[in-house]
Amino acid sequence: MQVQTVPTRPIEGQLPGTSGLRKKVAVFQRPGYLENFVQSVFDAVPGLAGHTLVLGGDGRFHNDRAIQTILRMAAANGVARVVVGRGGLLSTPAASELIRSRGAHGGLILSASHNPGGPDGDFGIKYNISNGGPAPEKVTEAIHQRTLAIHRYLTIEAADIDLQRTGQTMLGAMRIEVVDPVASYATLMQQLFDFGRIRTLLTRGDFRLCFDAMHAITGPYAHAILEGQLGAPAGSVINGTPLPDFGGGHPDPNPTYAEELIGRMFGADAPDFGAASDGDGDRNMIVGRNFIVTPSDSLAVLAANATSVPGYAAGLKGVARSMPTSAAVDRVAQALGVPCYETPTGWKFFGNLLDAGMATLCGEESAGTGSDHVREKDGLWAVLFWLNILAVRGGSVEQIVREHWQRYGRNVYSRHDYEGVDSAVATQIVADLRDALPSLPGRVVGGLSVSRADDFAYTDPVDASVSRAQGLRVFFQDGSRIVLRLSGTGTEGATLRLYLERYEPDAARHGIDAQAALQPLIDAAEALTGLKARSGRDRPTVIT
Ligand code: VG1
Ligand code: CO
Repeated sequence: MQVQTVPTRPIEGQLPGTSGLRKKVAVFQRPGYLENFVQSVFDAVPGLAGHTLVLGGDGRFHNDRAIQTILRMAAANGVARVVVGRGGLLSTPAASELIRSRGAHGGLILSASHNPGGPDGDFGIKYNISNGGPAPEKVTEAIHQRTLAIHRYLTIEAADIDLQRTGQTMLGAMRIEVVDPVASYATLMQQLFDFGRIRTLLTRGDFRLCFDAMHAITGPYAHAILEGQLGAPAGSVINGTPLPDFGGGHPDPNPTYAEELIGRMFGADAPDFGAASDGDGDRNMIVGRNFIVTPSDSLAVLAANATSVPGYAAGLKGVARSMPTSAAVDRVAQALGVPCYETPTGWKFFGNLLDAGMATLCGEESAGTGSDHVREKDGLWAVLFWLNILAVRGGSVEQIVREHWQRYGRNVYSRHDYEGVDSAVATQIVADLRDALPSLPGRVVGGLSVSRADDFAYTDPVDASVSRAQGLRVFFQDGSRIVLRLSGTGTEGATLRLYLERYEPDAARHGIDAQAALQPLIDAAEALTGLKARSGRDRPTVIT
């Protein structure tokens, strides 16, 4: 094996965002673009040489080419063994599971997650560390610094590896192990959940489920686990074949983009339970018949019912949620007498809490829920959790949520996304509100009186690292709040996210439409930011 040293030059902008480096496919196809980033990982992360690396992606356009490039570079950089999913496929949670169960030093996950794919869509790459979780900021920063100084990358000349069959092959001195992408993950799910009871629920004939894989990575997982192992009738999984362009869709499981599922769940003869997952399989949307569960409520329901699931029967050590996620889970934690941590947006901030045994369940308002079983959010896991609860408790999805509200009160919640806003305008909107923060307390906007306003900063309780500027928060005297932040996952223009939350203790008002209940906050946000006027939008692109 002859290692080739290829000269290269630094490329601007290879800065990982909320979750990895995401760019248009055409950018990743430029000569040296992927190579520079991958070499920077090998250069910045000590110890990959001589160790095991997990490799796989969500099957989007360019996945197949990128995998071959990375395999050659891994061999040239002295990696001892690469564990790769058959066909180059691995969901993000399954990659996390493999890193852990194989004792790998880390993993490279190829995905732009919920962003659209195809030749004109997005591609992405993310490095995960040995705990199976996304690299923390100090690692992504080291990788970024390296991309600014890189002058060569290493590769070898070799033919493409056949990844369609499981088994082992050598590439130079490096062993490549092609594994079934589902098997190890499915074994873990069997250990956590009561497959017997879920199977009974799904096969007794009076409970129907629809899982929309959105032509993304969870198709094979859902086919194998829901239909294969748990006996859901064939056809329960829809859009279950991963396609390089996700069938032209936007693989983001929200009521706007998962329109086929929503149509079924709100149509005549709707199934009892609906769910969808995103491009790389780490998100989940839970839908009952004529009833959408907000991700924040879903996290709270899972926490409140955790002991009815075998894997969590011993109780929760603590819970954690990202800052913009509603405080519904805080109320459950308080009732359980366990701590609740509030972290910045992005799963990488949960890793330390999970490793330290301080939290068992984590979640984000963006449809991400997970636990200490891996170090990523996990879409299918959340679906199995819900099915396990339904199998034990009986009743409908809507009943479970309404009973939850009755006991804990309802955190009425919504997120308004303004996508594709001019970057300069979006940055200025955020900057202006940031400047105004100190003057806000005491002011009355849209009839609401501001009690407190800040730019969220987080001190990690485990390693004391500090992350600043994680979202602007404005709290009002009645306990409600708005949050404004810029997305860190987009590739075109800017996406502004406005998060709205108001607590409603009165059960008589729990049925109210969330947008109506939040209207005073929506008005206050506009008064404070001029967001709609300045971005030239009359409404959000997506409301969740
Ligand atoms: C979004 C979500 C965030 C999530 C991230 C990655 O980030 O808001 O909660 O962790 O996507 O999810 P941002 O910066 O665009 O708000 V995934 O499923 O795209 O890896
Ligand atoms: Co994702």
